[in-house]
Amino acid sequence: MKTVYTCFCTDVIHDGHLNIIAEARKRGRVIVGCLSDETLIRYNKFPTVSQEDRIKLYRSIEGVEEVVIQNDMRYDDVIALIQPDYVLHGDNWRKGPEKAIRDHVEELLAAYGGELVDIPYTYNETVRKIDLQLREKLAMPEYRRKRLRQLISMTPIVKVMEAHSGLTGLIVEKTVVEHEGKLDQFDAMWISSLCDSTAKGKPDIELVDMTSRFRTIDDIMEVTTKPIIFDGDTGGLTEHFVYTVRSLERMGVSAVIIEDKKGLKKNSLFGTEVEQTQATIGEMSAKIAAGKTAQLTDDFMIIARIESLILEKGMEDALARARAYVAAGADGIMIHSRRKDPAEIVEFCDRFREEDKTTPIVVVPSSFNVITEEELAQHGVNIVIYANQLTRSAFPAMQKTAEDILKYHRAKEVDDRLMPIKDIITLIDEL
Ligand code: SPV
Ligand code: MG
Repeated sequence: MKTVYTCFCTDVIHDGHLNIIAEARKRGRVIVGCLSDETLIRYNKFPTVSQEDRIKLYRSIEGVEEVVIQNDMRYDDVIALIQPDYVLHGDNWRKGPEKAIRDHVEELLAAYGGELVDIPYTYNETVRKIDLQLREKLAMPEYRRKRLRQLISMTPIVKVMEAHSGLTGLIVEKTVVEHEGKLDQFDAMWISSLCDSTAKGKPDIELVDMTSRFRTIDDIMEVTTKPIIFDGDTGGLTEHFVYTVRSLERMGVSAVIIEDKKGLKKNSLFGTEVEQTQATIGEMSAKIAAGKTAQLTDDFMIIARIESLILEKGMEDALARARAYVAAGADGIMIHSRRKDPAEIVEFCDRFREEDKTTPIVVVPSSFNVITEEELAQHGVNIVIYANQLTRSAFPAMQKTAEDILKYHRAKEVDDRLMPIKDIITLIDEL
């Protein structure tokens, strides 16, 4: 009896999967792989069904003899374990980022005479509807809101990218890259005060009001499913912050980060070049505690951002504040720095982790950008935020295009660096 292996990463079994199982049964004994949660979030999309329930689901399909967990996107381990005569997969992986994984499977099988079979992908109206429904479900506030906490427990480091509009939201939602045979994507979105203000041509001084900031969130939520972390600046007056918490929670935002500053807030990357006042430990703790009292669900997170290193108040002050903010109820700590050298961030994380093993740590490596995600995770960081890179890459590209059109009195010279018209009009999915 021959052995046939196929790996599933779906939450719902539809005609396409049943067709693959039927084709597999013609060839031998069917083993189905269940892609683990940790791998699935990098490869495909966030699961709406737990790993245990997916295993049960796959087991219940008639003709499936065994279900195994596939822990890696690449098939090396699972193929070494099972040595299947055949691997079956929908032929949609012949192109796009998954192609590298497919080609590697082909190589692994060729080494011992196994065979890869690409089954024509089933894409009918029912399959399209199921895809759409899953996406809608992921976007619902009650599912989206809790996903940040789920991600923290699922992955060594949650990767977050800035978004300030529907379009940038789509980039964070949809960008998948293949590198060295593995796929990767962002987990969540950061609604940066800097980029939200910049997109409106305004300074980052809490000038853009909450109604406008909420409008940005709504624009992004309408077209995406990934969880959202909101940059709440100082949180404003405590009496106002409690309303903000309720609104964000109701919208389905996963977390707000508030920084321990008061008065006229300026962007942290100015550091001590401009006048900025740090709130006292007592003031900030009271604001955190009030927010936690106002919160209605267990899902939402209030993360306290410590500005002591930015304002050159020293490591001991930063650590004392971290302790106090956690005691006041903060669900996480963000530590910020504007040094190029990541040493002070690393020192903070190591020392904080010595006394607190669980409270999530968030960092924003805009200045200390040499440190990798893997290194940050080794120092106990749970969330990394790329806070402004989309805005900073788009602005110079747009400015150069404007300059060149002025220079050449026509648009021909810039055309080869523009997105083709056909691509831009088909960029947005129609329902
Ligand atoms: C933002 O993105 O608005 C931030 C991070 O608050 S920083 O600009 O580094 O202060
Ligand atoms: Mg900000």
